[in-house]
Amino acid sequence: MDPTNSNTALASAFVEELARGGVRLAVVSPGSRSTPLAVALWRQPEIEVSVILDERSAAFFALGAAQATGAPVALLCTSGTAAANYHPAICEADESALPLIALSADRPPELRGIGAGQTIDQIKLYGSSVRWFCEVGTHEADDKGLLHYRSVACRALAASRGEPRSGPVHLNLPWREPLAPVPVEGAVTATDPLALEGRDVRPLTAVTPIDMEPSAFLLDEVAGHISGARVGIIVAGRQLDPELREPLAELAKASGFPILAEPTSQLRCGPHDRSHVISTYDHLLRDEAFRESAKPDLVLRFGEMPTSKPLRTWLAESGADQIAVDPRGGWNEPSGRAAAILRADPTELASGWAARLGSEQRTNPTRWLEAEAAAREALSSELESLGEITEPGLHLALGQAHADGDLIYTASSMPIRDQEAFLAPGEANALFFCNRGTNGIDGLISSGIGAARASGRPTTIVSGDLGLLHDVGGLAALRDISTPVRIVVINNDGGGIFGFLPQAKALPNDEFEALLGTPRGVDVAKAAALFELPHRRLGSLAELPEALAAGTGLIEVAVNRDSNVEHHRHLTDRVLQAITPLR
Ligand SMILES: Cc1ncc(C[n+]2csc(CCOP(=O)(O)OP(=O)(O)O)c2C)c(N)n1
Ligand SMILES: [Mg+2]
Repeated sequence: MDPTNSNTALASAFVEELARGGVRLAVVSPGSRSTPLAVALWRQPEIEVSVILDERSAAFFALGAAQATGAPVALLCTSGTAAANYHPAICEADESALPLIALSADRPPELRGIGAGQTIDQIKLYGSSVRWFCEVGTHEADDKGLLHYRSVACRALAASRGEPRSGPVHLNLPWREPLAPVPVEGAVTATDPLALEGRDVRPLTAVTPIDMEPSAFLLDEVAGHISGARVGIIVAGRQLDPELREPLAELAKASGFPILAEPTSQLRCGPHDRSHVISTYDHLLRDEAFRESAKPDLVLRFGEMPTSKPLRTWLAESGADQIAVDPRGGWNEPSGRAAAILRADPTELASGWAARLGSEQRTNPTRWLEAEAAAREALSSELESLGEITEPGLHLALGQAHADGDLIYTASSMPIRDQEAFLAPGEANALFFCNRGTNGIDGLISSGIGAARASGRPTTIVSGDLGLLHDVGGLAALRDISTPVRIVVINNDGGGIFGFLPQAKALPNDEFEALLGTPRGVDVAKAAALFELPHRRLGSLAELPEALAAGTGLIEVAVNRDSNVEHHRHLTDRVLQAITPLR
């Protein structure tokens, strides 16, 4: 605790608790009102501080870091619109259940609403997007005040880690002068050692996590359903834990169910047994005969609902019993048809069910596995035969180029969809992240850099050209990062995704381009130059591995937006032709 004055005492006691509670990274934006906390964070040896000017980027950077480590990340800004700039990332953290501790400095109550400047209403600024809001108050550095600050830090960490759902919290902290650490005689009046120093290395109040151990009843009951199912499938959507790979692979073998695995489930790629992994469901489920013949009566869902629309529609219409595993108190149930949502540890459930099913030989999901093989063959031969670089071809090539230890952060819009549709299963022990809580195209560059910073993993950010433009200022954060961050910019000069919508046909071309296509002629080389980053424009996909190996920089991949939609349709047609004999 720093006794220089009451502000330094309260701020340092608070930060001490954050550190003892497990915070290792704080993202701080410059400002005067936040000085007491900024200095306390900076001087706390266990917390590393990244300083990022733009609060919107800063919050996404923290979000990426929280996603990569699972640990709460602190965010600090000054009063006024600075705090409002956190809002998009707070929304994403809410929907994606990521632990952020947003600390907004504020003026004390007597300076609010009287034209004192840089003051907005910061009370409950993020509405219901946060797990907990606290107006921390204006306190003396006496026993009560210091214990209050310590206690608020402990409670904020517990709320962000999950009770039961992890997510963002918002603490509003007003400070009176002096904001600088100038000595004030007699300002610290506390005498209780617990108020002054807390509990040595332990937090003031330790909070135990909610027990997610599944009951024997749950394991027996659902194992019974699995063995009684006529046709079952496992659907694996976004979840962050690579430890789920082995148990889920075991469950697939024991049950004879295929795993329809989105890359962000961490199941599509990795060193685990991928014999039951299906990667082409987005194409296969566009075929009516296949949809009908593959209809399941039991669906086990792990992670979030995948993005693929054909999969979502098929699941909703299948009439199957759907069991969703969601330990984090969410409601990832857009079909409105799940029979049960299980609040238990997914790894324990999968291995517990696999053990109960035993090694009794189940029939393999032959229909799915044969269709997957035929679809993969059709996709790669078709894409290989093309001279030009296409968006689907790029995702296939990226999949082959990812290496063990890599972290891939993929943009909403077409990149995440094309990754799901085209990336082939592979051995790379890589992690796949995205901001699909709210599907924003904002903040991707910052999120990816934050993830690289916190994890130390070589990172590949896969962005669209408008996605880059939206968060181009996020590139500034690269100046302090030694981990390689490769930013692959798929430059189709505009919003390629909109070409797939009915609006593309219903609107005259000039209106469509003005309102949705929005070509902005983003000059990727100039963007790179502004931040003194290397830029390389790929001449062919064969250059991709070398470009990634070169380390931090922007890798521009120029593609044609006009032919993209047709190209996607053609590829799906080829897949469907290839599976015709198998239906
Ligand atoms: C913050 C935010 N604003 C607007 C949108 C709507 N939107 C979805 S995709 C898109 C265009 C993205 O273009 P680009 O990044 O180039 O990717 P592409 O569609 O070409 O793959 C927009 C504006 C959004 N998802 N998030
Ligand atoms: Mg684009």
